[in-house]
Amino acid sequence: DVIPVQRALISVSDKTGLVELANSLAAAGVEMVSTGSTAATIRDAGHDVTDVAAVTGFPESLDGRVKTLHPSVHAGILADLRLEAHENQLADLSIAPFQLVVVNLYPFVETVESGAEPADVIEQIDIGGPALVRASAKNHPNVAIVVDPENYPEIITAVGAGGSTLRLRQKLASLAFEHTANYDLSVSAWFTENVYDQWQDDAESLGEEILEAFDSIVGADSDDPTDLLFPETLAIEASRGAVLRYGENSHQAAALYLGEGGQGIAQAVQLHGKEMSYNNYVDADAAVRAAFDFSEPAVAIIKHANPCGIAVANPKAPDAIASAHHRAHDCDPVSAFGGVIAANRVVTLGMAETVSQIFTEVLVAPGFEPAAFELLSAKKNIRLLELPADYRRSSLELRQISGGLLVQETDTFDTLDTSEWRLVSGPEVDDATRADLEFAWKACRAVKSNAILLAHAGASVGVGMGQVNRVDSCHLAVSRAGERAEGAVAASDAFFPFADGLEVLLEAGVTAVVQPGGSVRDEEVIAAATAAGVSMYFTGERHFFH
Ligand code: 93A
Repeated sequence: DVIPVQRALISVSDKTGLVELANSLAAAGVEMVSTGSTAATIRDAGHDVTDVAAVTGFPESLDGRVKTLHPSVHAGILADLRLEAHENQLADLSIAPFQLVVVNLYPFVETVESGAEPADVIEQIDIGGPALVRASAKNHPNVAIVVDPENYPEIITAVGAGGSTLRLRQKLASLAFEHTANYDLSVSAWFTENVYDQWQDDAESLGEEILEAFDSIVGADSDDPTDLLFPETLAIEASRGAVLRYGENSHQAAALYLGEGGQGIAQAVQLHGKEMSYNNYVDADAAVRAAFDFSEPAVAIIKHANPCGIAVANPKAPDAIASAHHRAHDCDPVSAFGGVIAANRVVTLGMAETVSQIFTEVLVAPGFEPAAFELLSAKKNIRLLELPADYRRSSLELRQISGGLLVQETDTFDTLDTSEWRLVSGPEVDDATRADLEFAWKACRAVKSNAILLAHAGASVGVGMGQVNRVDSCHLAVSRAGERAEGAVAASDAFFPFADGLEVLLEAGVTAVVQPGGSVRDEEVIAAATAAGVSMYFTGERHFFH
């Protein structure tokens, strides 16, 4: 398996060690074929060299973009001479095979590091070089491929000793594929960082016109109040807070407007991380809304505006907010990946230590202990937001529909009085279960309708959200909870219209249920709970969240 070297293709940007290599190959009687400046260097050293253009019968063209990309070159590299057919075809085509290919690629990384313009960087993306490298490495039973001057001494020795061994060619092939893979990764990283960013900037400036139109609708910075569609009637005064990279999707221009006197997520101060996106704001708002429904230390983890975990602290835990986060995360660790987290207390080092292990988009809290901030801000990908000291939600909620706006009072628990809950089935529950029911009822408000939330010991264990019927939400909550459904309590954001949804929960082993009540079939629903010996409370108030 030793392949003697008769013909070598040499095309290198980095000329380190090239002359020594050429000296040895010439001494061994090897024919050298080379591209432009590589050929010139070899010729200057006093050796014969064949220009690649003479092999291809095609001039090096398009500013060097097309030099070796030619069948006469690639057939000479790719022919598997263990096969008679390949050997005969090469002979018919009058193509001589290569046994050695020496290539190193255009200095892409170095060009990027020099601060070159994008057009110059792109010119340094080597196309023909990697093709030579990969073709040679693929055909390592016949060809030795050298991509690094560090390996020149080895190949010089092999040529002098009669040729390359299979073992050497295999090793070189492996290095070669590693080399081209790393090269492409560098190119791709540059595209992500530069070209994509550039495109975003263009999109932003294109979006400016649209944003001016936004301004006039919202009433920000407008000279002429007659332009304003809604401000007089709603007394919304806003100013543009930030141009966002884009809206819900990358083709939508978007901006953040700050309501005058607002103390919400829009006014949060970003302490660390990449800029907030539109979706980050939506999720952070949902997360904060959920966490601040509790007076005890609480954490909510949100994905796509829905909670994948909500919990209050174990009252005995020394680090309360860390305990709440731990328990919220345990609800659904799979979904919590890439989540948006809100805490209603200052983030401690203990909580930061856990969060830093989990890929998290946003963490918003009233503050961060210095050590917690230090740990988290070492992570590039997390956004850290500090809420205004007197965080509160607006008293009105607006939603746009085509041609108009819907306005409603904000849903709150301000008037929640759990002592008014009515027991409609089963025995009065003990204090711990009662506390769990109250927790579940509050946590359920953070879940998009139809919402079913299973909880145990102050932590959600299974959440069913956003389904178009309540039975499916029950199935989802139960399947997410798994074994944890047994002995859990359940909350439903609105009444059970039939007993079927409740039955799913009862079968899973839920011990107590809280729901608004008020269905025309309440009797059936109560009968099902009673038959299962399960306590059920009616709150008399519903918390849809759409
Ligand atoms: O521009 S290319 O992508 N097109 C080619 O056909 C080609 N062939 C070899 N780059 C190409 N090369 C590269 O040219 C090699 O990878 C090497 O880095 C460089 C050597 O060119 P020169 O000998 O002119 O310095």
